[in-house]
Amino acid sequence: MDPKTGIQYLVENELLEWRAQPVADFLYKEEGLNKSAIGNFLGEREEKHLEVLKAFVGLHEFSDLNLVQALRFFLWSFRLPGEAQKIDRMMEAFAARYCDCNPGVFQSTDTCYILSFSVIMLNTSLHNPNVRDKPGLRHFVSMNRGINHGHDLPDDLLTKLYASIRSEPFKIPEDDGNDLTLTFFNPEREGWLLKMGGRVKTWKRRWFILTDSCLYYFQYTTDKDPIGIIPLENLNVRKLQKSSKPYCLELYNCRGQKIKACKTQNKRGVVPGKHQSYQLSAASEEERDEWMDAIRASVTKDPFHDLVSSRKRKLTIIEAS
Ligand code: 4IP
Repeated sequence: MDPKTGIQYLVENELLEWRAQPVADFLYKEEGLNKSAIGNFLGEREEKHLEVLKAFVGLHEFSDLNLVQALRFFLWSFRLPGEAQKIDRMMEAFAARYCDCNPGVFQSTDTCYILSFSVIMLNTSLHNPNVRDKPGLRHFVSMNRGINHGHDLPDDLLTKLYASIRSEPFKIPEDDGNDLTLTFFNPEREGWLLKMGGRVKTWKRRWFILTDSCLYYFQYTTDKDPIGIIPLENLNVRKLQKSSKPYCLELYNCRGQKIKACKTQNKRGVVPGKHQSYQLSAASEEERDEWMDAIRASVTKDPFHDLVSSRKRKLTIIEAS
């Protein structure tokens, strides 16, 4: 549940040595560890953690694997955390290791990093049922124009990677039994909130998961199917002072329309929701603010966009100088 405390406990009890290699070995080889916890631990910013990350990635032998094969191998050994900076550090370490194992394939680790994200996004677009327009090979090739220090990567390499992802999606470890999302990431946020009904104004305690610009709510944390789904497109969030519950936030449509949402609990299958707005109450002011930040970030942000565009900028600057 708390990997830092867990590792510290093992160290204090002399079951593990606090050096990068033994800790990395433990995280890589020990059976039954929670793969989300491994991801979170490896993504931390402190120097010690960066060393463990490097040693952990070093335990993967990527020689002679193409990039998709290497990513399959890598992404199976932990679950990528949701935080962008953690993903950045882990993918950076992956790219460095891949390039060490396969010199000459890419001009730089930045190229490998950008292509890795491109492959991950391709996987999501091709296999997530929510994405309607499936990108074709040509789209994938054109997306990756000029990423090899101004040059194109060989077409046959991109064709091979595309075919591999199309025929088989990445397999993602499922620690928590939540296989609802076909994305790579842990939800951006999850937790209990009180929700007021649409027509009948009763408060219900529901488990909310925020992922992929959608809010899902469940009766229990272990439920596989949500009771309701609220796509956040065109929605805004604000604090709500006048409510019968404290620490309230409200989701509302920017155009003043009824919110497009659906309910799945009903025996009649999926039915539209009936909310003009959603009133949600958190357990504290801090939690309410965190939910609001997370919802805003989720609405406005493609999780990879900033990471990849800063890499692309860096490559352009190197090229120009
Ligand atoms: C229900 O009240 C619950 O609050 C529902 O929440 C809510 O649906 C219903 O809203 C509301 O009538 P009772 O259980 O007291 O009948 P949940 O589905 O989480 O149990 P929402 O749309 O909020 O999920 P309406 O709009 O269906 O009446």
